[in-house]
Amino acid sequence: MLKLYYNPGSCSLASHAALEEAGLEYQVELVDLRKEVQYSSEYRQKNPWARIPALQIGDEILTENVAILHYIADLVPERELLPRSGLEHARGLEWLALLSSTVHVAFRPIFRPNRFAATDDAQRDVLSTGLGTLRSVLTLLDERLGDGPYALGDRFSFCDLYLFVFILWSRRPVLDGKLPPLHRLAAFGDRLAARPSIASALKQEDLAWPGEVTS
Ligand SMILES: N[C@@H](CCC(=O)N[C@@H](CS)C(=O)NCC(=O)O)C(=O)O
Repeated sequence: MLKLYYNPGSCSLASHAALEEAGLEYQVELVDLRKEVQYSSEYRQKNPWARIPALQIGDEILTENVAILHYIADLVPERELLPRSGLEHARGLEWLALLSSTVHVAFRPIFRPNRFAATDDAQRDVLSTGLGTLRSVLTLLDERLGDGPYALGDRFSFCDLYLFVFILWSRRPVLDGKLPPLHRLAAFGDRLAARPSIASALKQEDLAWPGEVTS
């Protein structure tokens, strides 16, 4: 039995779309971040870090998108949803690590300035400094993606589902008119949004592309 703990439009969307892409049977359970359900003692027993996604696999809980995406890809090895060896494997890991450790965190000062500073003035400062960093990160990401069509070039992989999440985030109203033109990421987002696995996960999460979502 697989059960994904998720919040609509959060980074858990990557794992959700991956379950769809793999064609596996699974259940979902909403952890409503707006209601701070991640801090409930019930959820903390599942994931003491109070974060989503978490994937329940029988009696075990697996956290971190990077690990969950690998686990799902390994359940359907014939689909080769992540490269399995050599430099291609390392390139896949490189993308996933970049998205998790650099791109995801670049959004945090924008979405959650209160986690970085206490006063309104200081939070405004965090926001405007964070915006500068986010602009550079997304500009580099746009260049890194190139003309694709996928993160790994000609080959679709779970890296693309994860990348899609951050393109969706770049469309949030709080960032409206504040980002440089990101033509390659925008075209990639349009392509990926039409992919059945992403379309289905978005629909189940009651989101549309370009979506307005809450963190
Ligand atoms: N590196 C983790 C990040 C998980 C994470 O930060 N999730 C966010 C949603 S995108 C969360 O649960 N936030 C709740 C909070 O910060 O209280 C992963 O990719 O799984």
